[in-house]
Amino acid sequence: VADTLRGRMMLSEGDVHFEGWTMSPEKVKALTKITILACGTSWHSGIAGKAMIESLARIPVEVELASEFRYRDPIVESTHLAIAISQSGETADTLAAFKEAKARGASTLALCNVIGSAMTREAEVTVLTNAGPEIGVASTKAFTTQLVGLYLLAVKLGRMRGTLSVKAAQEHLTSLTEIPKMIEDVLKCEPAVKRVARDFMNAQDFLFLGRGPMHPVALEGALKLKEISYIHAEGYAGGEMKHGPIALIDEKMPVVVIAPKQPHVAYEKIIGNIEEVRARGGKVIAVIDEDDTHAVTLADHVIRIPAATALLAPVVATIPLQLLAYHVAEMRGNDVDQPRNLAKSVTV
Ligand code: F1P
Repeated sequence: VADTLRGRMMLSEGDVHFEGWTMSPEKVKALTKITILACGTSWHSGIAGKAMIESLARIPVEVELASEFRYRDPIVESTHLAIAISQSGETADTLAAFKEAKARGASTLALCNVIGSAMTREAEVTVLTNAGPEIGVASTKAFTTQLVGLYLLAVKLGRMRGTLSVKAAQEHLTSLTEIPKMIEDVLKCEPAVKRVARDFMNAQDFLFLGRGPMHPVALEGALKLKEISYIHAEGYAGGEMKHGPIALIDEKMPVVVIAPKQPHVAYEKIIGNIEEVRARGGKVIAVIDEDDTHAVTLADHVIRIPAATALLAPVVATIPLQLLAYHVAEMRGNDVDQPRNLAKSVTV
C-alpha cells in the first residue's frame, strides 16, 4: 500500500509533499468546511477520512453520497473544499456532484487512481493513489490506498493549518512506513478466514458491526460480500444494532464484529454487541487483536489481526473482510473479477 503512494507523495521531516500541490497555505487556513463526495466503496473511505481530517486538521468534514448531492440544494461556499474520491475518476454521479460543488464556488481536490480521468481534470489539486489498475470490478486495493491517501492528506492539512506539530506529524508518517509489514502480518489470517468462509458460504444474510473507525470497515465488508458473493449483507455501526437490525438475528445469522482494541472503537461496547448477538443465537465472527483474551471467549470464530495505530487500524481490519468476500465468492463458484450487474466505472 505504501509503495503505491511512493513517488507521488513524498514523506520527509514532519511533512508530506504531494506532487503538483497548488493550494496556498492561506487558502487552506481559511477553509471552513470540507465536503467529501463519493459513491460505493469510495464513500466508505470518505467516512474514515472524515475522522482522520477532523482529528488532525480540525476542519468540519461532511461525507456526502455523490449520487444524492445534486438533487437537493446543497450549501456551498468559497471557503469550502470539495474532495471527490473515486478509483476510476469517471463515476458519473461523483463527477456531477464535484462539478456542482465547483460551480457553487468550492475549491476542488480529487483523490483518484487514474491520472487524466475526468475528476482529475476538474480538480485544482489531485492526490493520486497510484494503486495500479484494479483487475476486478470491485474496489479492493483502491479502498486501502484511499485510506492511506486520506491519512496523508489529513497530516498535510494539519501541518498547513498549524493544528499538528512537526513532531506529531513525523510520528504519523513513521507509522505509515510500517504498513507493508502490517499487511504481510494480517495476511496470515487467511486460513482462519477460509474456515469462516467454508462454514458460512451458504448463509442467506450477513451482518457486519463496527464502531468509530471500524464503522466504515463494517460497511465495506458488507458491500464486498454483496458485490462478489451475492449474499445479502448489512454493515452497521454497533450502537445502531438495537435500533432495528437486532430483529434480524437468529441462529442462522452470521455476524462479523470488528473489535480491535482501539481508542475510538469502544471495545467494551462492542463486547456488549457480541453478547447481544449470542443471546439471540446468532453466530459471532470476531475480528480481534492478536493478544485479545476476552472477545475470543465469546465468539464462535475469531480472525486475529496485528495491532495497528488508531488511524491505520481501518486499513488492517479491512483485509480479512476483503478476503472473506473473495473466498465465499470463490467457494460459491462466482466470477470474482466480473461480478454480475456491476460495472468498473458507473458512467451513467
Ligand atoms: C465507485 C463504485 C465502486 C464499486 C463498483 C462500482 O467507483 O461504487 O466503489 O466497487 O466498482 O463503483 P469509483 O468512483 O471509486 O471508481
